[in-house]
Amino acid sequence: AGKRLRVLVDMDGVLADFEGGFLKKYRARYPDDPFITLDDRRGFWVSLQYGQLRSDLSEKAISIWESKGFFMDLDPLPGGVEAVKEMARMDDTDVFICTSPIKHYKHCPYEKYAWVEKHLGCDFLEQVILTRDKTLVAGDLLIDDKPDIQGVEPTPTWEHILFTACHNQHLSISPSQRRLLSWSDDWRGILDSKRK
Ligand code: DGP
Repeated sequence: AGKRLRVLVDMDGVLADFEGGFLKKYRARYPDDPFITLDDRRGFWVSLQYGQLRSDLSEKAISIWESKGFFMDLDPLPGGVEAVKEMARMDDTDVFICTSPIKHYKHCPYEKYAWVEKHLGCDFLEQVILTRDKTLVAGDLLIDDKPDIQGVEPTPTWEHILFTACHNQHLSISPSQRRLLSWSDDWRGILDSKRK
């Protein structure tokens, strides 16, 4: 007893609706260009799939999330904010938001903090970890919608829980990997399974 559980929660695609926010702003800005419905999204990288649709669309996709206000305006995904708040109130539990900012740094890092303040409160700013390499962050669990999370550390301490998103829902994953289908799924059971 006495060991605290440390949970790392990703932001885009887990707490904030990156895919929905992207599609809405892309269609508004480029109404005459083709787009990919959320049902047809495959693969983590949005710009890659848009580039396969038509080569000029890769750059157009990138222009959306590099714009001022994109990250700030993302809607919360259902139940995410409530789940993270509940986790933070649990005994022997530390929650951190672990998110990779895009390299176009003009707006994104600022807006990620502003989003956390708006939706989770200013006390939660203490829990924000911005990193491009999540393998360096020690934790028991990492809840993240990216199927392959790699970095310089070959053996991260966390177990990756794949959070289901439009782009990964059809992926078959190894039998040892666990999924969280949504925030209505049994996230409490997953946390309990890691408590010793
Ligand atoms: P994370 O979810 O923390 O792994 O952060 C990944 C970020 O990258 C997130 O803001 C979504 C964004 N992203 C999605 N698709 C693309 C893409 O095709 N290119 C780039 N540069 N970023 C992308």
